[in-house]
Amino acid sequence: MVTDKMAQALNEQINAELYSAYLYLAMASWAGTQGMRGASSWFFVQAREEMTHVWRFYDYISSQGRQVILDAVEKPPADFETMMKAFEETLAHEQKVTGLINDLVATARTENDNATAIFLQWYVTEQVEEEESVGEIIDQLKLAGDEGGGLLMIDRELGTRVFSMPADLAAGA
Ligand code: OFO
Repeated sequence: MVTDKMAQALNEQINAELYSAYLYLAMASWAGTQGMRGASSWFFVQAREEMTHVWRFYDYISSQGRQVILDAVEKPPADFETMMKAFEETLAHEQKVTGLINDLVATARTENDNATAIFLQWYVTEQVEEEESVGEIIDQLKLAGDEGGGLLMIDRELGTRVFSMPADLAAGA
């Protein structure tokens, strides 16, 4: 069973993951209103993935005999100005989340909680992948341009991303 301190930290991360889903839902809708259907779809897939991050923490906290305590979720912005700015904000947000995951790992170590440290490794790997994929999109926007034909080409590419439910979560659904 996790300590009180660890349980509280894990619960706080659920709030951060819910905010991530909120932020990407806001970006998805904003991108849709800009005519960027591919980007809108990409952010929507991203929001759905964030919900799987919530469920993973939910399942783990529950498996430890702890209650999931939900808190109010901060309101996300509604206007992201340009596609480049939206993806830069996405990268900055993911870097912040990486810091939060690292803090959780540090807490697991100080609490001598090996099980939680192992559980968190999935998120450590996931954050590397997320930062890398968003960084690649920013590089493409820099190369092809944040407007006109270049942007439309990237938008089409972004629209090919599909959501797939992780098998372990689908099995528990
Ligand atoms: Fe974007 O990885 Fe969760 O928050």
